[in-house]
Amino acid sequence: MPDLQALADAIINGKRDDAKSLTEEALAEGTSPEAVLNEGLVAGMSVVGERFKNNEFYVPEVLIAARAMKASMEVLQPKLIESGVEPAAKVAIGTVKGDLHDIGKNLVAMMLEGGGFGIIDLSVDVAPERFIEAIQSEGAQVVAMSALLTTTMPAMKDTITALEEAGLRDRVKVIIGGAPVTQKYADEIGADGYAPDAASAVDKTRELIGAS
Ligand code: B1M
Repeated sequence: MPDLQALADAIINGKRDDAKSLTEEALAEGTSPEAVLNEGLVAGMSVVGERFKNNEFYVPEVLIAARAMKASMEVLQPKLIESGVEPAAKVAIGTVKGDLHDIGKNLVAMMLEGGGFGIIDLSVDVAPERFIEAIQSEGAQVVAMSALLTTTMPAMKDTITALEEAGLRDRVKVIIGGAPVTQKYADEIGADGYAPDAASAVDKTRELIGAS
């Protein structure tokens, strides 16, 4: 039986090469890609998220862990596709129009990926139309918006209005976050959810789509 805890530990400790080779070994020994994903990657990134929430890990540790997760994911992804494992949901994520800050958005994207979500990363300065396109052409079920400037927060509201005007608002869940963003603001603009940090964003997105 391959040691998926060792894989989870390699991710927690940011050991990229170990994460990659342990993933290859587990698959070679016949472990299902789904088990590798859930008991290795998701388990490891959950611990990383908890430690980050509790201030036991800081941004550099999270980024190093996420890099190890990505190395594992590169090996795993083709096998997941072959075995037909569907992502929990597809999330279109971006920093809103006018805003170029992407460190927090990238952390959220990596944690969501580690949490089993499919990620459509629209990068920064994302206009409402690009979120709409991601829903229409790539089947995004969640719109995740980040803003770091008080001056760009209104672009979140503009995106929600654009979703309504395009008749797509009922098809997607909208989650928002970023340093100046609050639950109160999320309520005011009609977002479905708000998360203060990357680990909570995974929990909130799971809650929004009704996954456990
Ligand atoms: Co800028 N910047 N910046 N900046 N910058 C801030 C945000 C600022 C608070 C600094 C300050 O004045 N004290 C200030 C905003 C003031 C305000 O609006 N209230 C500011 C400003 C003014 C500016 C410029 C206008 C400066 C200028 O040019 N005059 C300019 C704007 C450019 C633009 O966007 N159009 C600018 C530029 C830049 C750099 C390019 C130099 C650089 C960005 C580099 C990059 O991102 N690639 C930069 C940086 C680094 C910062 C600070 C120092 C750090 C931001 C950061 O990365 N934090 C920031 C000051 C600060 O916050 N201390 C500042 C770390 C990151 C992990 O945290 O992004 O909050 P954060 O993400 C967290 C949570 O918020 C949450 O999870 C993450 C992980 O826990 N989260 C989500 C984020 N998105 C989420 C989405 C979710 C859920 C949770 O759901 C979808």
